[in-house]
Amino acid sequence: MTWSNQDWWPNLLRLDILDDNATDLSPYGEDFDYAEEFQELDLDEVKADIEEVMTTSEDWWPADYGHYGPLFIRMAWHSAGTYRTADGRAGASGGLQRLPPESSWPDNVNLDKARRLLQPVKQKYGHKLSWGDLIVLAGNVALESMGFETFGFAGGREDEFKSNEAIEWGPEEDWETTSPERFEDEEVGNLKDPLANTVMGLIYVNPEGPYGEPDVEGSAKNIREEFERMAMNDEETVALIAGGHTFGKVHGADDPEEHVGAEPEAAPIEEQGLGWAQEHGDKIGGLEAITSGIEGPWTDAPTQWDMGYINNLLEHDWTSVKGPGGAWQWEPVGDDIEEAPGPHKPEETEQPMMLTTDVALKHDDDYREVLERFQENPDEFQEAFAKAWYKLIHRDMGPPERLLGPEVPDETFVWQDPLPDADYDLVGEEEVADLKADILDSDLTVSQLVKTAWASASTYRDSDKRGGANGARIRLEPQQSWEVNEPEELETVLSTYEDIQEDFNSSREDDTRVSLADLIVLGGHAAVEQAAADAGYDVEVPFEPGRTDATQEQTDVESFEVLEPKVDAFRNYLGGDYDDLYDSLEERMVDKADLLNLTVPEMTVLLGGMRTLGATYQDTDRGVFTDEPGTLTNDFFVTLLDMDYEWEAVDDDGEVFELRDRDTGEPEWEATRFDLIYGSNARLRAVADVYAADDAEEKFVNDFVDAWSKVMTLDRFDLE
Ligand code: HEB
Repeated sequence: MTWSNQDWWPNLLRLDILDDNATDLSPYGEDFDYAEEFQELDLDEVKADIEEVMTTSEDWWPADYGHYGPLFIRMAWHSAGTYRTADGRAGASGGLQRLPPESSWPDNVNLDKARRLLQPVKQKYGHKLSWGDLIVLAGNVALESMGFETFGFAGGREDEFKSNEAIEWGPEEDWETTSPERFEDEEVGNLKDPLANTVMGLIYVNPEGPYGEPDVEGSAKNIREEFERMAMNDEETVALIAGGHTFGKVHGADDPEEHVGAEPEAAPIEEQGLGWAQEHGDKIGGLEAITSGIEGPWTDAPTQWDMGYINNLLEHDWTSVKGPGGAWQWEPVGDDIEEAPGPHKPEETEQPMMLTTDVALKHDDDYREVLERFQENPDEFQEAFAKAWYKLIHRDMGPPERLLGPEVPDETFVWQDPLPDADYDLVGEEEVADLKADILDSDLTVSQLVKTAWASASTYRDSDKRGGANGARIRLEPQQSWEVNEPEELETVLSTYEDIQEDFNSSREDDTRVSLADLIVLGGHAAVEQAAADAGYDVEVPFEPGRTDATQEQTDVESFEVLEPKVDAFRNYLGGDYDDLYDSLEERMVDKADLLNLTVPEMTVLLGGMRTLGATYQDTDRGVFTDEPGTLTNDFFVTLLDMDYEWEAVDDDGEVFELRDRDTGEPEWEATRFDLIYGSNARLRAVADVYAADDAEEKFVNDFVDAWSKVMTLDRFDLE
């Protein structure tokens, strides 16, 4: 056993999560273009191959009812269902289910078998079909194979080759318990950001009920809270659960503790990445799997799309019992329910059951209303499930232009944050130069220009490809009212931009127009170029026009609220009260840097540069260690590392510090933890050292410009 630095010093700032942004970990190499490769696939052929696998039972893992469809749906749902809106991380993209921890989660028992069944398909199509796409596609093919009409399928999920260590899964030390620390008020409900599941090792909620008790009210509360965090409303939630549980069965003919082996990551080498060896052979004939430890089908026709689930749930009374696997489940009162054929021996019929989470839907008034409406209108149920499923499996893929293949529907949805097309000619080099001059001639300061461009672009998150400068949503709700954006000042800045846009567009005799989104980015560029010139360096920040302006109707206010920065290290904004899973301001800074896809040096140079540009929240002097704010110098790093000074905390929380002259004791500068961490953390200090050096001025300017233009173009999926 060797220890890592993180083991020695558990409080060490986790900068390693940014290292994935610095290197390409995929064996395909930098030039590999998955989107291009995927589009060469014959999707019909792939689907036919999946269908063949799905209906060919293998002796090493015999299919229930001769059809792996339900198992594949569960696999696809568990891959997509980890997505959470708070940070946009997890979800189906990346094929993360085949890597730990998801590969070994208690909720993913036996999904290793599902993926292994699909291995021949993966092998046949190789680099043209990622695991991420294959897992989701298998879910769709399964639904179609069992009589359901899906809404469509898009490819484009490039595989990860390493677990995403930036995903916070929860505060507990084991996978199967729920600690009160998971919740803001330490009660069921109100999960802390960025969490969306009640148990670390479960996709969403405990099927037996909160804390393993068959409490239907608490369970409904859990379901609502967590499905909301997956961006699903009541109707979508009911459609998904009812639609999903129309198929298949749960597996728990005996106690999993006694009859199931270790999970893949803990299993012996000869199991070759499989886990959960099934050791109950003799007892039930070696055929029936033990998975959740709950036992039974939901309907009498588990491989057919029908109304069986909703009818069973609503038309029978259900009572809680401990099942044969030792878990809480619900059985129908009376014996007038239609039995299902046995999964392996059709003649040994089984009585349908329900999970606590199923019965919870019936006991909650709002969910029940949806269930009843669906029961009366099966077409509405079909459509609602098709759309909710489509959203579930594509929610983390970002804007419509990232969705690939022949089965992408024409319709776009507001949850995709749609953008209008540019129905005008884009500005050329000459117009760009004129517009930059107009912006610099206006009353706007370098700080205002830089802050507005940053506020606009930095909402981007690479996790689910949402946010960013495109759309100019900074002038819409909710972004224009976010405290971090200083709404009043922002309004003035935006109205100046609107005037410049108006003047330009109305003066054109041809079809050239400029969008506000482009103008805001261009303003940032102009300011950076001027600040660099003032420092003695002539640079040009590359600019590509083509951003368009979204309307308020294209912007779902509630869905955008999760993008609000609670703190912003780069603007030195400490924020107010928040109760999330992160322990320190610095952790939140690194988390944001990761969502912006930044490396450690990029994060460092951006923060230092934005300080000397004076681009701080409410123009605070904190961290602006320079006599010439608005000039792009490396003064931030020079001052921070200067041994003539010492630092002292000046507030109770230890977030704000004063720098004093060692000789005179005179306070000279103020700063926050966001600043001091670059002198205190050894890895950050190593980079700060580079930028503080006498020979580093020009490097600093160039690196800043590169990092700045990277952030400004993170959301440009319209460009090659
Ligand atoms: Fe589900 C199955 C839970 C939702 C689909 N699930 C199942 C199970 C459980 C559950 C426990 C069993 C497993 C075994 O095998 O044993 N879910 C659950 C919960 C929830 C859910 C708790 C939330 C509330 N699901 C869901 C959804 C979906 C689904 C949403 C879709 C859409 N699942 C499913 C399926 C199945 C299941 C299909 C079957 C599988 C088989 O058969 O294998």
